[in-house]
Amino acid sequence: MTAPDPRPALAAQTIELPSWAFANSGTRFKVFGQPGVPRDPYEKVADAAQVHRWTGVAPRVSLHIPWDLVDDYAGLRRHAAELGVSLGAINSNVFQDDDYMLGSLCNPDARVRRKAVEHHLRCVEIMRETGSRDLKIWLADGLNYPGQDDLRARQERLAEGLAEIYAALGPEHRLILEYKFFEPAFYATDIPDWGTSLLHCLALGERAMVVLDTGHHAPGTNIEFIVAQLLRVGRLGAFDFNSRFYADDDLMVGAADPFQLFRIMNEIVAADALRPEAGVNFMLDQCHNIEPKIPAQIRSVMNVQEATAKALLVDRDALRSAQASGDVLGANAVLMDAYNTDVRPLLAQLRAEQGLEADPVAAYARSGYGEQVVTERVGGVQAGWGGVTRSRPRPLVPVCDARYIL
Ligand code: RM4
Ligand code: MN
Repeated sequence: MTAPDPRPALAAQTIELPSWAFANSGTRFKVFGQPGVPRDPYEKVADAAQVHRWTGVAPRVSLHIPWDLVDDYAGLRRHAAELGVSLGAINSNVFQDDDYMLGSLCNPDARVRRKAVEHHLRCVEIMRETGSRDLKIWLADGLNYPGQDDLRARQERLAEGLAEIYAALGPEHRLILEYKFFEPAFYATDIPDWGTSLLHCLALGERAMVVLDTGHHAPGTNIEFIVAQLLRVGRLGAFDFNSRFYADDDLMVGAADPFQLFRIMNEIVAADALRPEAGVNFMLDQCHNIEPKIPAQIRSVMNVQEATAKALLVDRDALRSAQASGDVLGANAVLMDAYNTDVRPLLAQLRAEQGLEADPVAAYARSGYGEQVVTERVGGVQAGWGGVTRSRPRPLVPVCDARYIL
């Protein structure tokens, strides 16, 4: 008994890239700018297209609003199509405006809640122009001190705001709701865990799904259990993949704990949720503060592919019979055999079959794109956490250069 050829499933898998991964970012101590960094969403999309060009499996770019505000989304969509990619999830951003100091959808002030809902309604309009399926919501809402606000009332406000946003979606859209157990609020977060996110999604309707950001859990959390549980009830909408050592580090997926990534992908494969029709959007949510950004995204995509290939190599029949017969060591050995397989030759072969070079990182380096953008992207203001618009370039003061704490 062996696993079937993983290549068709690998060829069908797609990974979505975050536009912000190509912009400058850093910690709250320092943002190290890099030469050639995009100055607007058009250039971010161009860089993302490079990742797809060399890996063949990253055909979509998520946008973050307002970081990726442009005057003409149809134009940005055409630009993406010309480069062989499309626009993916629209991420709302209600955490960088003074009004949101005490929260957005959960804010005690009805005026601020209205403003946050309106922002999301604008995001839905943008989705119609970009052809996006997913509205991704992550809220920084929470409390720093006991008694600061009413925990239950905040949940009611949240439910109300989400319902209005959900009602604005078309049948082709989904609302995907992210959770994070701490930060920037430290006493209580309004959507701290998958259970809270799921409860809101269940109340909203079938097209509301949970987003699992791998960096948003306490150390030691069994993330693959959450994956299995959400898949059981058909509510795993997407991943935000990244690696963490301590907090929400947003480092390259698979860098800190490739075994965890394998275990996650193993649950995906076991539930037959790798198929695009299963509706799990495999997205990256990363920032590259000290390493070059395009190759770091290429490496991240390759890490996801490697974990997926290993998960596909698990001998499911052998695993089932070992589990059924109570063969503890045997069952564990089946998983470890797959995990310990070197899948790089298999992936190189797959790429060759697709007309791609075996080593995407080396191929990108040889292409000269990195040097070319350094020469071309002279003047203007590099994009960062504040974003810049193409038509109205303005000086960029990093609104918050604290990727580590955001
Ligand atoms: C949050 C969360 C969101 C991302 C922002 C930038 O911690 O992970 O997905 O959009 O950071
Ligand atoms: Mn995230």
